[in-house]
Amino acid sequence: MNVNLSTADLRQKDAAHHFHPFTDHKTLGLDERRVMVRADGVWMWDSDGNRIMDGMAGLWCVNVGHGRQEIIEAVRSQMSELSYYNTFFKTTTLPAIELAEMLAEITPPQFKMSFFGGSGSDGNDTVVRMVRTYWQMLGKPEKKIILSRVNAYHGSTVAAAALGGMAGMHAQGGVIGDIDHASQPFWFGEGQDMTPEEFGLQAARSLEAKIDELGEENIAAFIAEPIQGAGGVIVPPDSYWPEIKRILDERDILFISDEVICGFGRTGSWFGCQTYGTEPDMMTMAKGLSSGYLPIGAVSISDKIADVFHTVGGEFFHGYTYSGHPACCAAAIANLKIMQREKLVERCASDIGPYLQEHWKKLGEHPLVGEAVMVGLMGAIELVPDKSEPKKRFEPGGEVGNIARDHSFKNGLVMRAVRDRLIICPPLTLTHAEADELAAMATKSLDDTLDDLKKQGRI
Ligand code: PXG
Repeated sequence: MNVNLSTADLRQKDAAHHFHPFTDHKTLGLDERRVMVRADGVWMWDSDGNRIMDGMAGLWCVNVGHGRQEIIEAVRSQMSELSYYNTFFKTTTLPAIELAEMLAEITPPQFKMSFFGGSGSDGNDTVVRMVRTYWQMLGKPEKKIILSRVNAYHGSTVAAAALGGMAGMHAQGGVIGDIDHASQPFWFGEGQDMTPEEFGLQAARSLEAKIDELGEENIAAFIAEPIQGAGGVIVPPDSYWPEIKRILDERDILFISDEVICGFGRTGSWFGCQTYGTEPDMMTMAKGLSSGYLPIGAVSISDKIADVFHTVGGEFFHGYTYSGHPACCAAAIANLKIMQREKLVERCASDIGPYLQEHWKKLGEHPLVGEAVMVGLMGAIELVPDKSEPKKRFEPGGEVGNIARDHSFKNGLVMRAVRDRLIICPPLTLTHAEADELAAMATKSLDDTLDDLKKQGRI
């Protein structure tokens, strides 16, 4: 690409030809388009030379930070050796073998096999087809309903959108049959009439009620993110996951942990299910698997499921051209080696995680903040009009979150707004000094937002 083009020219070209994801194309203005050109560690630079901290690790994925030459070299070397071959028709490749073996080592003990794809969305499509096939193989084809939760995010393909709990996505062609949703464990948003513990139990028991309503004999699986990411970093009350585990243990229903965001150290364990003590039958992974250096996803399959495919037999008619793509596997292998060598999971659990959480707690004292939550290195702050009335929300929802997000960008920090919740998910390599800077930029952004709201007479 001609890097000598001006930012204005680049924006023009982008507006003319590039159809962006999750965008209102009527309202996206020219000047709002930020052209990112370079990144290193937790920092990025745009086409005007502005330096900005990547507080979202790209899109919840760049766990080892930007610009790792080791990954780049591993990909270059793999591409010069074998840039592509498939894993269909009895073939495999060296990187696919090595990555599958590495995943067997780092995932919980029930997982020894993984299927590869290109993203979290196609991974969840794989999950839908695989769990339904599993029950068919066991002679129970009626077990095909998959339960999920309201405000879950599982991706943008048709099946993944249907699994998700986002009404807007369902309305835009994102529906398939035999999917249903239980409640989400969002205490601050929906449960303040109860203690968090009581509400966590209630939210979990909505799954039990759904199972009873639809019939255990018709239900294939329950899928959930350990902590809902795109839904707003919804950290469940402590009572929630143990109760879900009890409900699932009592029933013959598969459990799928969607680890696309929570996997690879984000919550302070290799996988979010380990942070919460659940025992999934399958895990969907993407994002942090390669830290976003190349697109790759995986579905890990427990022995219980793999055994059925191995013993009953019959072809599983499913696969992607890029399943086990050698260059993407090489990127993931190099990424995981960095995570292991630099002990980034342990660092998240006992060093930089607790360090940033302390800052986050202090942000919770800001007059605009109703709740501040963070597990490992994924956090959220909910903006409210009146701290003394934590149930009150800004009307219409989402405007204030966007104002705060825009201030954050101006102040040099990428945060994401989900309604009036600000989200942070920095690379796991964040240093203490960078965490101090992050907190200072977030505080200033809240102060600037408060000033705006006062000027507008909204507060
Ligand atoms: N599961 C979860 C839990 C996710 O967060 C996917 C599946 C789908 O992954 P792919 O690789 O197909 O995008 C995701 C993706 C946001 C945002 O705005 C979140 C995601 C993707 C894009 C935007 O928070 N999560």
